[in-house]
Amino acid sequence: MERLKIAIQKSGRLSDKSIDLFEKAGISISSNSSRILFASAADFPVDILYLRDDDIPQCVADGVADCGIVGENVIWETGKQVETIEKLGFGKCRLSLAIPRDSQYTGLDWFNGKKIATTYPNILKKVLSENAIKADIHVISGSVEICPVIGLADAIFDIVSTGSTLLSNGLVEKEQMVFSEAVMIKNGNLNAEKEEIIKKLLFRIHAIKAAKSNKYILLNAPKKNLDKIISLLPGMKSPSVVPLADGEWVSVHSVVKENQFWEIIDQLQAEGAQGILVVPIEKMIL
Ligand code: PRT
Ligand code: ZN
Repeated sequence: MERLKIAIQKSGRLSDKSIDLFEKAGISISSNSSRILFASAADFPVDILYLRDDDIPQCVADGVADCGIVGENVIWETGKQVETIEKLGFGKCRLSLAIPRDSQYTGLDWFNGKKIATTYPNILKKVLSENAIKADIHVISGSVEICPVIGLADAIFDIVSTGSTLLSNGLVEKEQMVFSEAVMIKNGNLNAEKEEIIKKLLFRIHAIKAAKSNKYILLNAPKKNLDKIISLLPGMKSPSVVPLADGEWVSVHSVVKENQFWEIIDQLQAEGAQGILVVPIEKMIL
């Protein structure tokens, strides 16, 4: 029986979330203590390889691992031939151009003739050429954000998520150029048995993703306003309506998108809905 080898980040921003995703999918793997490089799941035909994120695209492209979880930024920078099969919705960030706070910014062409420090020279090269900007790329392996202050560069191109690193280094994010998140990748030449394991894994991941963005809602509704209340609740098919001991009232159960819920709560109350409960869904099979 084949097993699927999946490379995930050994320790870093994507590690816990990757392991958590497998847990939720019913695949238990040991957490990555610093000595472990390899782990086998007992309850699903998957083995985990713990690697530095920079090595994951190469390992998947070479077939050392069959699949991997890695930031899109790393795939783009390394330029390795791998197939992206699923966006995972975590590790979201952007690659932005930032300049010192006191610079007079005139728009993208400000960067013409400037020196830009980055750990992502390949992505930057592409971004600059797409925008017809000619700048000097200064490759550095870490702490890009201190380059302008020590006179190593005029600007930086780096990953931003909250923006607080830029702020505390006197920099201002001027252009958000590329958006990235963690994705599942695979090697392009897997056998049918491994493809079948991926299919099962993706089925579980889709159920987890759908559950995350939806909530189960229960409420008590006066029978006379039931039609109006039902029309406010989109649901998967149509809501369940359960009779209550008090014949004037019913209990209504449905599934709503988390963001939709906040939009309809006032209208539900205006129609007399009471005892509204909104509860998380663990898995949702569509
Ligand atoms: O050791 P290894 O090589 O495996 O890890 P690493 O240090 O290269 O990567 P790691 O763990 O820092 O990040 C892994 C992945 O997480 C990245 O490749 C991105 O896809 C994603 N990600 C999401 C981020 C961030 N958010 C992020 N904020 N990666 C890095 N940062 C850094 C950024 O470089 C900057 O220094 O955090 C700082 C900015 O954060 P804010 O919140 O202050 O804007
Ligand atoms: Zn790395």
